[in-house]
Amino acid sequence: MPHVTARVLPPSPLAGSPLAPVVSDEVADALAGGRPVVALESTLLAHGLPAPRNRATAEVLERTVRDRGAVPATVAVLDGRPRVGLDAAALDRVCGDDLVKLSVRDLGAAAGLGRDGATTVAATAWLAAAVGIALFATGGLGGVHRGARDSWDVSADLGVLARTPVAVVCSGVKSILDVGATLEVLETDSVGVVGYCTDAFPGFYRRDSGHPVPWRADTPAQVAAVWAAHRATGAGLVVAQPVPAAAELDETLHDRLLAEGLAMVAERRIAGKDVTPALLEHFHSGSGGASLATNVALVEANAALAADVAVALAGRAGVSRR
Ligand code: PSU
Ligand code: MN
Repeated sequence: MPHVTARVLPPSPLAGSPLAPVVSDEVADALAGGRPVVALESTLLAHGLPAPRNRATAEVLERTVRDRGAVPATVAVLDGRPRVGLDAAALDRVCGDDLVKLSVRDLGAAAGLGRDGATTVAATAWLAAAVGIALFATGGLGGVHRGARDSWDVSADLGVLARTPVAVVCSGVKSILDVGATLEVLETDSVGVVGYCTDAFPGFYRRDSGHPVPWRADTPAQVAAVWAAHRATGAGLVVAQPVPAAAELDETLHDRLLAEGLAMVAERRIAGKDVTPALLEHFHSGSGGASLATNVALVEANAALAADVAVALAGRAGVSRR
């Protein structure tokens, strides 16, 4: 792995820990110079998108961030070591091998046992924050599952954002979840929620989940200003951007796939961390690729917005330093 060295940035609270990420030179230099960096998640590559589309998407996401003037930092665990900033060979491994899905609670086991794994929103946000990255782009956030009153299945994404100062640009949460309950938990946890150019919390494949957002921002500079202020609370921020209108999934198709997918998961007694990947796979196979196009379009748009906000944020920091 040519440009990846075991550099741990000075203020890292993880220095000396087996979980201290290996930061690529490019990302470490950008952070040291106060230049904009955007973290990207690997579970959406390893479990959210089928091969070979995942590898092509990884490439597009990194290029999108670069084209906007920021440095991409894809996060994963390889050989037990968390990595922030992946080279081409590392991205091949993330998109090719059947990597396990790692949330924060799995990082210690993966490190101790020397395993590879793809990081969820929770694990990516946690590792990004540990090296000083404040912005992160993904597709959809995990949340409160339907039936959570009985199953207790609430994504660790929510609890981690409650105590991790990272802004996550996403397209809301999928309607496979209980969207209303997810928004309630975000409120309880003091995680900020801002709609980007929308008054409606997005439902991933659909632009409107049927729930309102508490706040709205209409420019990257406004999002940067909100985040620059909110981060002092120590909690994260959800920046919710709807999928571009042209790529939105047809409503009838969406509702049918949702009903079928939920029935399939119940019938096969799929539970825990396997629920989200199983439902995503059902959407992809059942829509003849339409949901895949939607998924790729929204992550790309989120990477672009996160980069624009990172650039605006770096500009603000420059102003306040002067
Ligand atoms: N939602 C999506 N696509 C995804 C995920 C969520 O629309 O790929 C992934 C993210 O990595 C998220 C994780 O952090 O699933 C949440 O999983 P769980 O519900 O098991 O916490
Ligand atoms: Mn879960």
